[in-house]
Amino acid sequence: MSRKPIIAGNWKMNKTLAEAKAFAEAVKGKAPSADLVDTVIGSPALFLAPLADILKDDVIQLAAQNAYFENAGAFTGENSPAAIADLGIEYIIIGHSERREYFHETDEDINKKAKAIIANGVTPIICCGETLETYEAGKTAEWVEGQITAALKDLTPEQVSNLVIAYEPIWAIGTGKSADANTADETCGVVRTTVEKLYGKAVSEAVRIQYGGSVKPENVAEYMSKENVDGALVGGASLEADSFLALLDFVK
Ligand code: G2H
Repeated sequence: MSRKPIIAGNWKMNKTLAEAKAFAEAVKGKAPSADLVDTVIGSPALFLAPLADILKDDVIQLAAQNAYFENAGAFTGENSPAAIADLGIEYIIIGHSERREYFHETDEDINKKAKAIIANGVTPIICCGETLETYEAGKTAEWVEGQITAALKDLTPEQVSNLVIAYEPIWAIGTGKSADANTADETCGVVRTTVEKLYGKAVSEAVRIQYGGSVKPENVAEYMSKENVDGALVGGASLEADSFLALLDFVK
């Protein structure tokens, strides 16, 4: 089965409104056709509405970097998945290792968020990945399998077919120390096998799996050449318009 590649920038907590708008104006009209690749900008929630306005007729789609698992209520400081959906945002990143580490998000929270996001018609990008300690202990597969099993709990096969999973080894995030393409392929393969065990072959062949961790224009094509890598979630190299667009050159 051929899966459409998906390249998603993750700006993390960077940029001012003026910078975000200038970026959107700079990339508008320059990404390849949506028939070839899904191109996504993961922006701070503050900028999603103005970015959606600038990119409304463009192939470039948007992602929030988080959402709460309730649609409304007394949850000061949180962002509603229903409100994000109402802006026309296509994706919400959940379970990024920075959210797990600094904001104490659990596998159970991530599962609740996945369900709430899907219920609002938005696609979750569910992140998983191991620490250096787990990697060095040779326990990556076991760890990632556990995270994915917990994140997908009680989702239907159809829901899982349509979501995106990002494998991001924590030791490769923002460190410049990317996992080599074979290692990325191997662990993305573990994610796929886990989905197969839970939901069967057809679902595992449909779900899209990204690699993330120090991806840049110089190495993206090599990751994308691997069987189990369907895309990339890119932090640092997605912050400048030229670099972001260069991440898409592999489709040419
Ligand atoms: C991993 C990645 C984006 P970077 O967090 O999600 O960031 O490409 O800077 O390693």
